[in-house]
Amino acid sequence: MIGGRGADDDGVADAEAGFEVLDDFERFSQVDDVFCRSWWDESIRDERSERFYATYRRPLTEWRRANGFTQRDYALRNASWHVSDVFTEMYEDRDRRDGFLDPLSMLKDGPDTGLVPESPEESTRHLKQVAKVFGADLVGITAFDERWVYTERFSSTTGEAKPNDLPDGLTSVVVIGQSMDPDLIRTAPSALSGTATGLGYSQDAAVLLGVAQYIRNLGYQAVPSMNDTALAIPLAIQAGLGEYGRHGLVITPEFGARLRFGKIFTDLPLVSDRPRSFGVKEFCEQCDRCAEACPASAIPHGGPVAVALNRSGLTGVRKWSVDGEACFGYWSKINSDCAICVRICPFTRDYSKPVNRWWRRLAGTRLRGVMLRLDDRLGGGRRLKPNDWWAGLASRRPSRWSPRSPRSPVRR
Ligand code: B12
Ligand code: SF4
Ligand code: SF4
Repeated sequence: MIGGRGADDDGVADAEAGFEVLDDFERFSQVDDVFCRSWWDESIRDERSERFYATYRRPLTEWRRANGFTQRDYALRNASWHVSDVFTEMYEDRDRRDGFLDPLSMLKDGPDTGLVPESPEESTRHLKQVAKVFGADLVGITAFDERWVYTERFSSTTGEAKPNDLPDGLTSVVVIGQSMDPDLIRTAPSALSGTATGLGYSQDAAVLLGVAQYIRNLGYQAVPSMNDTALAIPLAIQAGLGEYGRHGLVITPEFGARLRFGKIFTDLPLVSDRPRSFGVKEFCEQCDRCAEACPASAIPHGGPVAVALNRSGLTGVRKWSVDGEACFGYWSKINSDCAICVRICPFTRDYSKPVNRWWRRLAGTRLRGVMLRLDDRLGGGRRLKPNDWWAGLASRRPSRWSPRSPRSPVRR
């Protein structure tokens, strides 16, 4: 259904997910996201953006000698994208860019007759077990919600819109979270840190294809999707994977915002999860560390707003919104993607350590201000020098991962 969801709907009620969807809501066309605009819109596409994309095809050899932007850093970053690129480029001659503009292609059909249906509870338990064994770090399920499905896809062949076709009868979305390497993220901004992104997509492709094929082998439909087809963030929140933060990303209790999402659309009967809240919204209302640290001033300081900042923003949802044009402009300037906002966010920490689990618990209470100051005092989110990463010194350099950090201010 389109429009706001009431408590009686099958899906998650908007209030429970913390969503404020307004009467002027309009579904989004992928043609208008900044990456697609950088193909067709001259106000985004320029020499810098062309060079930015070119570096993913061939490592820059002599752009900058700067720490984290050397040929070695680009060599590693591009290698991390390689598996994902193989899928993306496989059917370019058929006007497809799998995983980014089109769903991942499924090669094998399932059987003609489906598995005698077990209870949705059993199917859900099995599916989550399968996703984990394939390598998913997180998995959540939500009802199919057409509001977050793009109205159109973008064709890189024609430079124009094309239909966002999905099979009829899809009922659920399986949202899969893939954590990104913590030490690489600590080196942001750098070409080296882009390795965490590339690895995330390469791993995501393998996990999504495997889980989707399992569903098809049971005799049901499955459409595996990375960045294509639909907006991941509202689906991940509805599927109970985390809460929305000021930096426009989903913060999970397990990894903070240090993860990527993939999704599988299916008609396998499954039980949906419920949204989880652990105090992120209230914390963000007191903290604006990401907004302070963003070199492009792309992250808002104030409260959530209902207006789209430019044509790359969704209309009719009151939320914190990042200026995608400004963010991408910074990427073009530094010739790599950025993740400073992920690194700097106090929720990005290693929750296998009891001290960090305590921090998270108290950050969800009235002690949130104290927890924020504590993180500041302990130098939370400090950048790891890319050379130190290459020297194998990450584990010896203090961070939120090793709580005995010296006192020092947070630096970009
Ligand atoms: C395009 C895009 C970008 C672009 C441009 C965005 C734009 N406005 O065009 C830019 C360059 C900004 C970008 C940057 C980054 N991105 Co990005 N991006 C996407 C992508 C492919 C499409 C999103 C889109 O269509 N946005 C256009 C409109 C809808 O933007 P918007 O109105 O501002 O809405 C944003 C949020 O408010 C939220 N959102 C959308 N609808 C709704 C509805 C509700 C109710 C709520 C609460 C939120 C919400 O999602 C949108 C994300 O751009 C998604 C994958 C996907 N299919 O969702 C990944 C995605 C959002 N990016 C992701 C990441 C990790 C990043 C970066 C950290 C880069 C990196 N190193 O990986 C930065 C972070 C910047 C930031 N703080 O937001 C992850 C987020 C994971 C997470 N933990 O939440 C995603 C899901 C990709 C993935 N495979 O996991 N990204
Ligand atoms: S990715 Fe970098 S430029 Fe973009 S919003 Fe985050 S900090 Fe700002
Ligand atoms: S840095 Fe602070 S304001 Fe930004 S998302 Fe994280 S907790 Fe929220």
